[in-house]
Amino acid sequence: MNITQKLISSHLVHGDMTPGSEIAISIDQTLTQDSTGTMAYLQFEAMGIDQVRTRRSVAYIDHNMLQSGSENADDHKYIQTVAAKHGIWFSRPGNGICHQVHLERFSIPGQTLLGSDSHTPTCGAAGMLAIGAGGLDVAVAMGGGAYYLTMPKVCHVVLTGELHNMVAAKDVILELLRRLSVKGGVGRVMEYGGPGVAALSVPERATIANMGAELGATTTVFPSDRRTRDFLSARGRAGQWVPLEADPGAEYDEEIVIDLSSLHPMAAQPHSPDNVVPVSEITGMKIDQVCIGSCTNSSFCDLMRVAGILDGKRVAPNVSLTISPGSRQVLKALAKNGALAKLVTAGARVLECACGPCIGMGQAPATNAVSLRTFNRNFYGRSGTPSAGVYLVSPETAAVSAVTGVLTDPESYGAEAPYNVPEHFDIDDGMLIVPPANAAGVEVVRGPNIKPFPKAKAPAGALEGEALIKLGDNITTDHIMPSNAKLLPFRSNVPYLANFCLAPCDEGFAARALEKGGGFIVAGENYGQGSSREHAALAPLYLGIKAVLAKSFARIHRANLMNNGILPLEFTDAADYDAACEGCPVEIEDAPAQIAAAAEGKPVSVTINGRAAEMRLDITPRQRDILLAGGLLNYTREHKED
Ligand code: MIC
Ligand code: SF4
Repeated sequence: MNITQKLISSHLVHGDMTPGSEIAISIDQTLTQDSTGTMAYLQFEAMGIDQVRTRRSVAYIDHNMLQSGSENADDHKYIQTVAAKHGIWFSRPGNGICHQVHLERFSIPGQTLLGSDSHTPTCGAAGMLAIGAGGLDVAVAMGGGAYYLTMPKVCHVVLTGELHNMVAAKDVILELLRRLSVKGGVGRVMEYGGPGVAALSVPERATIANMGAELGATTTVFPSDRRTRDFLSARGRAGQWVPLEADPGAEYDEEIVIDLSSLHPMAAQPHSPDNVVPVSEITGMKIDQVCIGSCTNSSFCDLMRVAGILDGKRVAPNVSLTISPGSRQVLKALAKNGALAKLVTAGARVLECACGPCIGMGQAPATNAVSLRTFNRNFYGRSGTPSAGVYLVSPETAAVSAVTGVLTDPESYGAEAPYNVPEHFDIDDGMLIVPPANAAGVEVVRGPNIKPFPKAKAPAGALEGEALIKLGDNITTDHIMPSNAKLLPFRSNVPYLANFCLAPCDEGFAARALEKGGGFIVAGENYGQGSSREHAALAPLYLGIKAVLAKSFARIHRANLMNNGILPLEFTDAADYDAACEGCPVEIEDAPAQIAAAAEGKPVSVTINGRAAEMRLDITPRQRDILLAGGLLNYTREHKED
C-alpha cells in the first residue's frame, strides 16, 4: 500500500478504496479557526451533542484579530466558552496560526484530522491524513460522525536531487502549480516520496502540503521518517512519533517527478496561484510592500532565513515590510536567539502571530501597489485593495527584494547564512486552555453579533427562477463571499454578509437576488475554488439560490452547497452554458424525483432559456438523502449518526 491507502484503510468505516467511489473515514482530531468556527459551533450546538467524541478537538483564534468594534471580541468569547462547555481545547488569540500551532503541538503521524479551513492539509507534513472541510462537516465529526468523501486518486510526487541555496520549498509547490494549475489536484491526494524527501525538514514539507490546497487536492501526505521524529522530539513529543512509509513497490494512480536541483525561485503573478513564472523573468519590478508570514511560510526556519538575509541591512525606503510569526513558539525562539532584534533593526513591522494580511485583516496595500507575499493566495481583491497586484514568493525572494526595493532573484544576491535549529524548543502551552473535566458550570456567552443562520428546507415540486448572474471559470470563494477587515467581523451574521455575496463580480447581485426572491447562479469551471468558508454557501442560501449550474466545482465548496441544500449541477454540454444568460428563466421540474433519479446515474433535466439541458448531479445515495432532507443538519437530526 501507499501511505494514503494506509491512512485511509486504518480509518475506513464505509466503502472501499476504489478511486471515485464514496468512502467514509473516522476522524481522530478536529480543528476550527475563528472565521469559520462560530458557524461550526452554532451547528454543533444545534445537533444537541454534549461532549466532543474525538481524540482531540481544538478551537483556534487567529483570523479575526483586529478589534475595531466589539464583534470579533464577542465571537472570541463565544468560541472560548462553547469550547469549554463541550470538551474542546482553546488556543487563545496570540498563540498563533491554527495550522502552524497544530503541526507543532498536536500533529500525530497516522491519525486523521478534519479542519474547518482549507489549509488543514498542512499537518500532512507530519504523516497525518489532514483534510479541510466546511464547518458543518467538522461539527458532525466533533459529534463522532464519520467524514464522507470521494476516494481520491493518489498522485505520487517523486522528489529527486536537492534544493540549491536560496531556492525554497515554496518554489517546489509553485513549480507544481505552474505545471498542474489550480484544478490539477482535484480528486487527488498528492503523496510525496523519492530520495529528495529526506532532505526536506517538516516545516519545508508543511509549506508544500499547505499549498496543495491551491492545486485543489483533497490533501497532501508525506512519510513519517527520521525528520518527522526529530521535529516531534524537538518539541517534547518524541513519544508520539510512529514511522509511516509506502510499502516497497506500492502502486499509484499517477506519477510526477520533480528534480529539486533543477528548480529556481518562482513567483505566482496576480491574480492566481498558478500564474507562475521564474522570478528571473520578472526581476527589477518596483515593489511597495513585502509581507512575510501566513500558514504557508511562518515557521522558525522560514523566519531564521529571513533574519539571515536582513541582518545588518535596511528595508528599502519604498517598501513596507511586515512579518507575522506563525506561532508564539516561533516568536519566542526568535526573541531568544537574537533573530527578532535583527528583523526589527532592519525595519520590519512585526505583527502578531496570526493570519493578518493574508486574510486582509489589515495591511491593505496602496492603490495600484505591488505587494510580494509569502502567502498561498493572491486572488483578486483578497489583500483589501482591488487595484493592487499580489505576487506569491518564497521568504528568501521576499526578504532580498525588501532590501533592494525591486523584485530580485535571491540566487543572484548571495548565499544564505547558516542557522541553528534548537534541539529542544521552549515548550510553553500557557496560551492553550484545556477544557474542564466538568463543564456543568460553564455558561456559553453569546454576543449580539450572533444571528441565527439560514436553514435549508427540503425541496418540494419544481425549482423555478432566473439565472441571476453568469460567471466565467475559476470563481473563488473570495469572489462569492469576500473576506476582509470590514466583513470578517460579521461571520456569525449571515443576513448582513449576504449583502456582499458575489460583489467583486457584480455589486448588484445580492439586491437583485433578494428582489427576485432567489434564483440560480450560472458559472464555468472550478466554481468555488479556495477557502472552505461555508458562508459562500450560506449567503446564497439566504438569498434564495436553489442551484448552481456550473461546468465543474471545487471539492469543498461542492460539499458545502449540498450540506446547505443547494444543488450543484454540472453542464454536460458546453452549448447549454453558452445559451444561458443573466435574467433568463431556469426551471427544474419535480426536483425531489429528479434528485432521487440522479443517485441512480440519471441526468437532471433543466430548462434554461427555453432550451432543454441534461445536467449531471453526481451524487451518492447518502448525498441524495442529504439533498432531499434539505441539507446535512436536517439529515443528521433525522439520522442521529454516530
Ligand atoms: C482563507 O485562507 O481563505 C481562510 C480564511 O483561511 C479560509 C477560511 C475562511 O474563509 O474563514 C480557508 O482557507 O478555508
Ligand atoms: Fe490564515 Fe491565510 Fe492560512 Fe487562511 S491561508 S489559514 S487566512 S494564514
